[in-house]
Amino acid sequence: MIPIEFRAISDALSSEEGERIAIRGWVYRKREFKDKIFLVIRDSSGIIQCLARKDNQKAFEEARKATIESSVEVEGCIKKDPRAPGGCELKVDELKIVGLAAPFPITKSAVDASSDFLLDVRHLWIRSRRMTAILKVRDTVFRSIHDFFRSRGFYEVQAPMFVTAAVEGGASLFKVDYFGRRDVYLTQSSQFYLEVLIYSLERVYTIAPSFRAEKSRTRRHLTEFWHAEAEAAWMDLNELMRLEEDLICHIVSTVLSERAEELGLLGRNVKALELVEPPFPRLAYDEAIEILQEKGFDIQWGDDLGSDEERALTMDFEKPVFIYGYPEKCKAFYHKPDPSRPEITLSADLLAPEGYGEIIGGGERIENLDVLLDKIKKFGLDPKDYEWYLDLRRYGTVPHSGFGLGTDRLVMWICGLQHIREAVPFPRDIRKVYP
Ligand code: NSS
Repeated sequence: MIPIEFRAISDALSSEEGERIAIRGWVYRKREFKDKIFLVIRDSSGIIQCLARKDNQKAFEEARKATIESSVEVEGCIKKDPRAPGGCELKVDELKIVGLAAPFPITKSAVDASSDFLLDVRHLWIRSRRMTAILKVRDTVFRSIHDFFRSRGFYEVQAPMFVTAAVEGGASLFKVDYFGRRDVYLTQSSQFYLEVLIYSLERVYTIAPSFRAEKSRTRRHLTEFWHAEAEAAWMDLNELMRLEEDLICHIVSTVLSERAEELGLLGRNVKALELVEPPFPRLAYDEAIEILQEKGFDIQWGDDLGSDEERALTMDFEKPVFIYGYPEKCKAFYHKPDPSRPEITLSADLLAPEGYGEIIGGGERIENLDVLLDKIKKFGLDPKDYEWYLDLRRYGTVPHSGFGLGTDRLVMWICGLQHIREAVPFPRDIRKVYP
């Protein structure tokens, strides 16, 4: 229909008074009067109010037919109007319905009624301005992770999703029927493959799904999540924590500068994010236990920290906080014992502030073959399942460290969301695998 080029709505909003433009998108809102119809059209860049008047019979009729979520093409002239969203309005000359929408199931009352309903219609809810804002922040988070690692000399690598042994304990393994062969699982973490790859590339990272058969439904667990993992030869725990700190600061500052509008739309208190600057406080696990006991938690040295404990700890801090030196039994077998205190490990978790809790787990790995073999046995695992992993300690072993960042939890915290499900386009948990 339209001979002139289509513009993004964000671009159309900055046009001159009287300028003739064409846009395309979806009907977001509609208000009908006797002699005029307001259609608010959205595209991926924003929303614009379009006004169809009765004196243009053809356009008016099309506007009348256009239902919420119909896809349309519109041509007209820009008029500045401070009452309209974005400060201008498009006076419709021509309007074409490209795809007429059936009555849209997501109405205002449906949104208020139940979040389960919105999960069932996630394929439609994804169009909401809220989800669109979250997805844009998520895009910036992923992009800035890539930018950060590249700028630090890390190579991007890919690890398999079908694996034959547990990284993070057998309880949360998903077994797969792999041509009837036993003991094939979905990966819980790419870590062991990244450890292989440091022997050629030294510094590697990947962003990939990880799978955990999490049987409980919590606000911060998914069965499939996106894991940004890094591994570096010759790196110790202190360097690792500095790397993590720099990564998080880079991501947060990029989101603050590129996604201010989206954070505003989500109602995020950006002041809290502006405080995220190095250095992050570092708290020994021993001190964390003392603080928790003082706060009245029934917790003993040796217990792992759950979400309630992490929430209580992070409430005292404005920045993300490292908890380091977890006891051996709180951490997976590959964590290196602290030479000066073998009952604890050279590990550190990073907890996001404002009650969000753990977003990163990492530390130094055992590089000595015998120590690793003993640990595997002590944890009740079968060394046969870890033959190739043990080989890395036989052929030119090297001190090394790495970490895994849960990107969905990170997005949840940055956006200030109540539930991790909101941070992911198509969340998977014990109940949800559809749509
Ligand atoms: O289990 S972790 O603490 N550590 C690892 O998997 C290491 N193998 C990573 C590594 O060193 N390469 O998980 C790391 C992070 C954790 O801090 C969370 O942010 C996230 O992965 N994570 C999850 N996010 C969402 N849902 C679930 N179930 C989940 N489990 C871990």
